[in-house]
Amino acid sequence: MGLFAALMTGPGAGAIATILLVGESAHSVLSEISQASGNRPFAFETGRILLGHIVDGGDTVDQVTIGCEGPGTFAIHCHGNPLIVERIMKLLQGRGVELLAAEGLLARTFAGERPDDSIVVEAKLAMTKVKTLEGARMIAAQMEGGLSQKVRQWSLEIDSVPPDEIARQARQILRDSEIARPIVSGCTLALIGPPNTGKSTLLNALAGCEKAIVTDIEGTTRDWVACEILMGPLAATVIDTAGLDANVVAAGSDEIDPAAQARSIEVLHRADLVLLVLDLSRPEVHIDAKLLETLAGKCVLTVLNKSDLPPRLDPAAMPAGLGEPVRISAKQATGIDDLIAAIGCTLGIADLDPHTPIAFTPRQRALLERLASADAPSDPAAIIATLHHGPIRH
Ligand SMILES: Nc1nc2c(ncn2[C@@H]2O[C@H](COP(=O)(O)OP(=O)(O)O)[C@@H](O)[C@H]2O)c(=O)[nH]1
Ligand SMILES: [Mg+2]
Repeated sequence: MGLFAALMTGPGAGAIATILLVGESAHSVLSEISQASGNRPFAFETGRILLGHIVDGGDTVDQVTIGCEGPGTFAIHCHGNPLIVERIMKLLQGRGVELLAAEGLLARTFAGERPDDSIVVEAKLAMTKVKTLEGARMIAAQMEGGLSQKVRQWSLEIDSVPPDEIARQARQILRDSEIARPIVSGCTLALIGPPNTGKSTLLNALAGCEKAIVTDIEGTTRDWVACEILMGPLAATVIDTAGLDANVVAAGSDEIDPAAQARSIEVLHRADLVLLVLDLSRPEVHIDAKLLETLAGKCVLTVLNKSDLPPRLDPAAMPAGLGEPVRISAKQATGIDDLIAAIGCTLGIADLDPHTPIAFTPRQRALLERLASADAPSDPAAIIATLHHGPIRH
């Protein structure tokens, strides 16, 4: 194994920065560039935290603490000025240490611990980026159970399971991975509907703060506003679109703002779920026919807002075929939990068992697609072996 270092804390200034140094000869490099406080030599024993200085010849670079995390693993905690970090990294580089990004170092460390199981290494890396606690539970479950277990089982049974059965199971895993995506890596929700139905108020209620402008003036939301929100088990980028109704007018003119509408349609196409927000307190529903056409192929949940006002919406005016609506008052923040539960049901994540095998990296997806693509994939044993032990990308 070589000698590697990476900045583990975020880029930019901070009170403290942490540089991880890993490799068999890490302690001898550290001895060359550090001095213990109190003129005693450092004893790099695992479990110790040492106080001292990083030195460059006769120059003191910074006062640091060094955590001895393992025989060849040291965490150097220095002051968080990027200039200090850069100088320490250069000192290390000058002594033959290869500098890596944090993720690259973790990948090498994890791969050293589990060289036989690429899925476990990928799961450990994914844990550092997963968007929700439920997602973390699901990724953790993939290490011993889930995808890891499925691949081990395929390897053992490769001679007795027909290839078309493996293809069928791979297709199921890819479908479940899509369902799990909102809790593992997040999804996109678009708020659409006629002007003044309360889309911006709803975004603010979900975000818990004022992200979008709310007014009585139609067409106030001129362009889309996006906000990343943790909603129960799912992480969502919620996008408040400019009204897509033909009544939307550009401020200060009588013209429909076609550019804003075009951008909203684009947002709508990219969304995993569309929340169609309607005003329960008004009898009519103004939805453009073109918009309804666009919605036909999408996953849509209808939200009837302003439930605090007397209901006047004529059920006959509601667009047909859009499923059971959810009633809320965005202004009074009532019905929001029901809405989040309904979103979870619509996306299918409500009943998802964390142990369900899922693909959570592009490498896994690509290999599963190869297994799933044909009724009888060619050389499934080789694909399964690559899934199990193949090199990972990071
Ligand atoms: N009574 C009541 N008024 C609401 C509710 N939600 C929004 N409004 C009001 O409806 C108007 C339009 O809201 P806004 O969020 O800007 O609508 P948008 O055009 O769809 O973004 C504002 O005056 C809001 O205060 C609600 O749940 N109840
Ligand atoms: Mg608005």
